[in-house]
Amino acid sequence: MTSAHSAEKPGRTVILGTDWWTDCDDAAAVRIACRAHKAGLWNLTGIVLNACMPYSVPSLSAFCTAEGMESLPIGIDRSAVGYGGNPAYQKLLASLPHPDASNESAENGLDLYLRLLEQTEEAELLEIGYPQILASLCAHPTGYRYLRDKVKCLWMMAGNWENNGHGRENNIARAPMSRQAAAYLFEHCPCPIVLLGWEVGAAVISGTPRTIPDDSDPLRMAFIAHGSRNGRSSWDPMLVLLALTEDIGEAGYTLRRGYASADAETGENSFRYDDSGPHGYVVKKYPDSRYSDEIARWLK
Ligand SMILES: [Ca+2]
Repeated sequence: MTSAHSAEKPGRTVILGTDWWTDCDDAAAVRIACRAHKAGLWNLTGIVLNACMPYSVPSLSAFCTAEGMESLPIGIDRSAVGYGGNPAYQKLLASLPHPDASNESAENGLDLYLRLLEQTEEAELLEIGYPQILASLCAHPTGYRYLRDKVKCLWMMAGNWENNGHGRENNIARAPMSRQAAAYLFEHCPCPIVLLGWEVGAAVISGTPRTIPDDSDPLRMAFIAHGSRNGRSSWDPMLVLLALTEDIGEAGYTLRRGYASADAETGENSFRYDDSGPHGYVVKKYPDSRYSDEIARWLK
């Protein structure tokens, strides 16, 4: 049973944004976010879908139901149909038990952010997908005020920072909507942003059959349907664990601080280094196995 969605409960309030799109690492991330909530480590008050595929809401609802969080509010950007791609696991997961939920009946993603942020004094946002709803939140007068006054940190899987902060990555560069949104968000977002880039998660493999031997486990189902029977890169679960640990050093990283930016036309990301800047990207301190072992402890 899930009962802890009230903003009155003390502790950290977090809202997760996800594309829940073609890649299965979002499912690993959602599992960790839900399990951290169930363990009382934070209050996950909602999940917002920023890509809209035919079975987005029912499949996420079914996955959350399997995690014991069937009442978790789910919002969606119904206009986000332009990211293309073939959703590998949504229809399969939507066949699992879940409350009556559909893309059509789900709350609008921006409205859900505004509603959840209205109900809390302080929150953190986690983003493991496309940034256009967050950009809309930032462009909204009340949303901007919440970002400035209530949001302690935006934790984002986005960009590729390994070449002196310069690169290109799907969550920003996928389509005109994500490129323009990332450019706007980096320029205007009034809260600190901590970025975990492509280079951090690519070689860290999670969701292996050794970790999850049961093929009927919904997470395993998503990995197999995605074609990742032997595991997958860990961008999204690493972002969630970074945010969960909160302390960058304790999470296993150093932080390069400065100003992130994105080219609204090309989607390329850049970074201007400044030790007092509001943005930062993380760099791994340890071998990949340190991170994959930690993820495995959460997923099994
Ligand atoms: Ca994702």
